[in-house]
Amino acid sequence: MQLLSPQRILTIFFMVFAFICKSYAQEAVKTSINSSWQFFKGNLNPNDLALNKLNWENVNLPHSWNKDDVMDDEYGYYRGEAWYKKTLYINSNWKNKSVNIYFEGANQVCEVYINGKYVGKHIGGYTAFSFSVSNFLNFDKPNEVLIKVDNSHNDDIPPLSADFTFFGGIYRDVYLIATDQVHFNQNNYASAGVFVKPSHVSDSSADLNLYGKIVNDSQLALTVKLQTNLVDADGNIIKSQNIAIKLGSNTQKDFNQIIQNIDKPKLWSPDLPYLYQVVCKLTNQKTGELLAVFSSSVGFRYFKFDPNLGFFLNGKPLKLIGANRHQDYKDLANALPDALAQKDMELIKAMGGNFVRVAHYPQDPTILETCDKIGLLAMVETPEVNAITETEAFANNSLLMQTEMIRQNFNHPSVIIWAYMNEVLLRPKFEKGSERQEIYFKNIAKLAQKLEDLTLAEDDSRYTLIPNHGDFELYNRVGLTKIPMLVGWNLYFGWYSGVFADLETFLAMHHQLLPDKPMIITEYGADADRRLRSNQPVKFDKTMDYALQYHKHYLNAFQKLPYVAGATIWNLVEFSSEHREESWPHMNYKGVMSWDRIPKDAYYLYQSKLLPYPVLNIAAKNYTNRTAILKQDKDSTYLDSLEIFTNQAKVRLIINGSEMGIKQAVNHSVIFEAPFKNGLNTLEAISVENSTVKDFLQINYHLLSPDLKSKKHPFTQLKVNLGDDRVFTDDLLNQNWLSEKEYSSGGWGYIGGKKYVISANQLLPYGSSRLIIGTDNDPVYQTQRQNITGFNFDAPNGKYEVTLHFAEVDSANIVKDQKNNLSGKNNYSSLNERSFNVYLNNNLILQNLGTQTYLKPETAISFKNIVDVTDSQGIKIKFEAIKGETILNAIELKRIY
Ligand code: GCB
Ligand code: CA
Repeated sequence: MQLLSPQRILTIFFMVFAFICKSYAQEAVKTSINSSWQFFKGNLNPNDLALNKLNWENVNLPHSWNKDDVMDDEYGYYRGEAWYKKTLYINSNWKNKSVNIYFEGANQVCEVYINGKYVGKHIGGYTAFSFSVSNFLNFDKPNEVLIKVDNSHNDDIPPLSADFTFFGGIYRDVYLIATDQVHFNQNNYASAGVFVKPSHVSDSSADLNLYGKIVNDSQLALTVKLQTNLVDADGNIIKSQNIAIKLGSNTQKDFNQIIQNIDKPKLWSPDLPYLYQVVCKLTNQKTGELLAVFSSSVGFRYFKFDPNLGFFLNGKPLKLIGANRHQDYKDLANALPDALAQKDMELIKAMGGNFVRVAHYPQDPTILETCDKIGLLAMVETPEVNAITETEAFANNSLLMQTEMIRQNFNHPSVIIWAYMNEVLLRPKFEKGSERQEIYFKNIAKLAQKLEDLTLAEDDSRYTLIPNHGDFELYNRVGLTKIPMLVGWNLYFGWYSGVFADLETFLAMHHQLLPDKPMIITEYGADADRRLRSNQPVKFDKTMDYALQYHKHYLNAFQKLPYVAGATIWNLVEFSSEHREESWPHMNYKGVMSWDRIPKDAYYLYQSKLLPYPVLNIAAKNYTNRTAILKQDKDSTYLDSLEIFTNQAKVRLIINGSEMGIKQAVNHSVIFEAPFKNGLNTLEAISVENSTVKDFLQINYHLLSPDLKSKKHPFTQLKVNLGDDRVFTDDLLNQNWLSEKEYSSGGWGYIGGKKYVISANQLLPYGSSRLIIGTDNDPVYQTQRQNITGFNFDAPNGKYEVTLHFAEVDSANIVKDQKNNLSGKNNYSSLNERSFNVYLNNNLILQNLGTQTYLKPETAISFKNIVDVTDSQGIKIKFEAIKGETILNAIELKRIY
């Protein structure tokens, strides 16, 4: 064996070292810069030397400055400018690289400064953007990055108004990307720079087109080799192809590769989301040096929409069912870690869904990555919600967002529809029927046509859609049902208007009047406050029970209609909508999951109807603390109906160890009348055909005797919500407020008066929906009994706490600055006067209670009274009007001993 000389060893060492360095040096680097930012809310001048003296707060990205102020008792949230700064240390070997700063999203206008110099500005809160920063960076000393983000209302930027909160901040990831000077285009609307487009896909064959631009930022001309491999899921190279491209110094060149005749491609579908990978390597033809790598997953699938038969994927009919997804989360505003975005898609899949409407705006890249991987079809849209501004700037910003959305998300096999606008005729700006109004409508149609043309020019491989609200005639007249390839309808029959059955009438009308136009129900849903329950749910009562009936009807209806291509629930999740006044203020809680992603009853309903594998769930799972009134004092148990959702044929129920028998499922639901005892009840529901499919639940029942002096069921405490037929659960105390009832001897109840129903709002069956200051239990104070003369508890002798709750909801009228949503004090217009006395067992406890004393508009106020009952007379409260009507919002009684 020949020994190597030390010199030769050294040479080899340097060759290897150089090779390593070189190959390291060639890799593109994409590294996040999310950590250790400083944040300042307010206005400042980026050139101000005193900048460092400000009180900067330490934050990490993703970040939003509105996480708290959207939930407080003041209307509005901060919409204005704020600043982020950070020191960047740049690798010295990036000197000869092309460096970009890349933002996945910041709401809604973002300006970047590096080392005191202005780098660039991006408009729009929901799409990614990037700036080339090579010329701004120091490589031998620290770099100061200063970023201004502004979420003020801007007439030229969609969305102008919408039913969601416009959280400000850099709320998605930020990266630095360093590439070789020869690279795939980094500056094409923050897209990957290479577009992957399957075509001519069938069961037997497919082609794959790849196109983009190669950029040479260097002073040297060269020839590059572009090597493209198509790799299957097992890592086998299926097809390989290469082309040589000549590049002059400082030039860019388009390329276009077509991989043809991919034999019997394994097709992508929700059931089997088979992904190939395409890898493009760019090398220096002469030296073999690797310059850039692009890779993407690829899914081959073909699909069509038919106006009579709905959607077809890979030749087979597939009803699209799923949910819309808003991007915020409890306590995080819109600044979520990627894992939570991913989880939302998994939750749609686990519900049995195959489709997601990414609404009303493009979302985190994780969303569509996950859809590709787990098999969810998707539609994505730009946020021209409710209205437009008839300016060139507004049109340009809309078109910009549409281009960004399409280019940034082009390569995802999950995407089948590009949409734009949403209910854009909802808030017309001019007088109904006026000439000006018609001009406005024409301008909307004009913008829609522009967005449509742009979309088709960008991508002829997907469908287009506009989601409309249920005013068929109007959208049709304005032309918005004609412009896109598909029509989306947001339908709330049985909620905001009409009755459930109007749904089928509407759908049939579309099918008849627009026989060539396939349709999707892009939204349907009903408020479901997890704290509100009712045995007799009524429209718009916001109970879980009404929402469940709503979903049952809608799901049954569209599953039966072949011409309805699909439907997406509004919404997968509860989401922030700051201006909303509700039983839960600032929120839209139509979600089939809570704000922190706990399933509600409807979610289990969908599972039982849609999942291909066995599933069984006891309904009202989150309602584990319940209060009920026994029929008679001698009863030991309370009969309550218990629903079970399942795709199993028969279910067996065991309650507290006793067999309740077997029941056949009807329409995926089984209902047992089950006897509940006072205290903890243990339920077990088991599939008869497969005993491993079962559910288990413990429910704590607080059973009240109708006789307060009962020996069998000694009285402890009772909460009654006046003016309300629902049961409300205080989720902090986990205690129930019962609905009101009239006094009957031996028990408790009101005397006289009537339920307060707000006259201006025909929808609300109970109370007001205004925010109540000073409580989280808004429904307790939103409802009241007016003109009440008394309230009795026929309680046994003992010591008690009697608490009376009031809020002025009728005569109050808050004046809000709705347009600007600026944070500020609530203003009230003048009040109607009211004044009354309250007696407790003949003692005057509240004199002249009213608008001149304690009753402030929409503010909760409570009085806790300690009282001894010694003469078997129980507790009698009397209300005596002085001016206006007496009121009582709620009352509770607790026995001390
Ligand atoms: C709609 C809107 C959506 C709202 C929803 C609702 O039609 O498109 O943004 O949140 O209704 O809940 O009212
Ligand atoms: Ca009440």
